[in-house]
Amino acid sequence: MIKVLHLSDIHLGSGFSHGRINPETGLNTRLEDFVKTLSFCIDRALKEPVDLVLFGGDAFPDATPLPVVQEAFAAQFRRLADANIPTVLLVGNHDQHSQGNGGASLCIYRTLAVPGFIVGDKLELHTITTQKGQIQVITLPWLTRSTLLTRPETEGLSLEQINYLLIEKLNPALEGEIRKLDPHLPTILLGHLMVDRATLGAERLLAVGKGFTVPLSILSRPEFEYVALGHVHKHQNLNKDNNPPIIYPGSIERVDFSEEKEEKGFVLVEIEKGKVNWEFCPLSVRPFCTLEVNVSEQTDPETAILNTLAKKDINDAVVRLIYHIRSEQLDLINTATLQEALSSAHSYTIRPELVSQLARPRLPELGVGTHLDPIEALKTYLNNRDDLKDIESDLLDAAQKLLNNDNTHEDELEDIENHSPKNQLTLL
Ligand SMILES: [Mn+2]
Repeated sequence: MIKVLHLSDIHLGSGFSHGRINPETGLNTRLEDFVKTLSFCIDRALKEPVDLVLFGGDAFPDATPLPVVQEAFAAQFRRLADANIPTVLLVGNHDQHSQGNGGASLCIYRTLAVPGFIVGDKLELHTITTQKGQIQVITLPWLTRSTLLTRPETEGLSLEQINYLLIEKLNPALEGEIRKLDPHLPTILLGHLMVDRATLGAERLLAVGKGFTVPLSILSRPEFEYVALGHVHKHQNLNKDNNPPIIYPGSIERVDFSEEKEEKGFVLVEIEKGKVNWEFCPLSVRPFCTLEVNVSEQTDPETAILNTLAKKDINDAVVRLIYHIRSEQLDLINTATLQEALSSAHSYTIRPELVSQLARPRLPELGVGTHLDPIEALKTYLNNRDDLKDIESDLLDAAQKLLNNDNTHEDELEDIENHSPKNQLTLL
């Protein structure tokens, strides 16, 4: 069987705000973290050794990475070229220039003709010769309107209509590549895209407001042994039936706090015509830790925060401490004491959030635990507002009318909810 390592969403050079400058190297520690994790992936590819490496896109935060970042990426992938392991670098949305075609940051590998390296910046079939035989890879980079549509075709159309048109164009374009396939060779689709679980036909509705998404049914084809994806940072298999597995390996490092609870890793695949095994391989990456505590009712808020801190293992973690506090308590907190308590963290931020004074009821009758119907509540309020005495009866009339109409409004709301598409994935 042919062994493949599938990794994605490296985002090398992002998240610098969560690191600090390493005085020995002059580099941001988060760059060093990302490079270390990437080198683990490459180590594994060499140690197996695998016959092919597939990168699912988003190498850097944008198409013009700093030279030091670009070089760190190249130094890792060069190890694959040195070991004669064929590698496909797919172009993700972060690798594309906002103007023009292609992924400038990755196309340099094609320009330099790095042996065994393929840059996937078009929908295209590649037949790759590996140590264990041939394999077919169809590359499907991040699609934009300029990839499949011409300017006159999109003139005057809404974003929603353009997305619909893109799907209509993608289907036959992909079909064209599928017809070129040699039926005797194993095949992988490598795509950087957002998948919709919806079945074909509902795209028009589902495309609203969330950019271009590809229906799962377009990817779930019997011609593919494996569908290797990139773009979504949380690892998942979108096809529980596993025929074919449709896999996001996820990002290799935590890019921000939204990934705090996600396991990070890559995927090892063994493949031959009609057969595939895959396994998620976790990476040991730097922990992120959010500590959120409400001390607004505490007499000693500082001790309360320190107690919360003591319960968590924050060693070498990227920590954010958020505490909710009343403004008159602020003097009870010594920031230096908190900084001392956080000093074993890799990096930290401290964010006090003021509990809104407006939220505290000024009328005891309207406090928590008291139940009044809306009209009684309004009357209580108006009793305390002498300035509104003149229009008191008008206000009460208007309120009564609103309350009587309540049912109609609820129906309308329900109607809107029923028609709003539910998105199961986060766009990245
Ligand atoms: Mn992406």
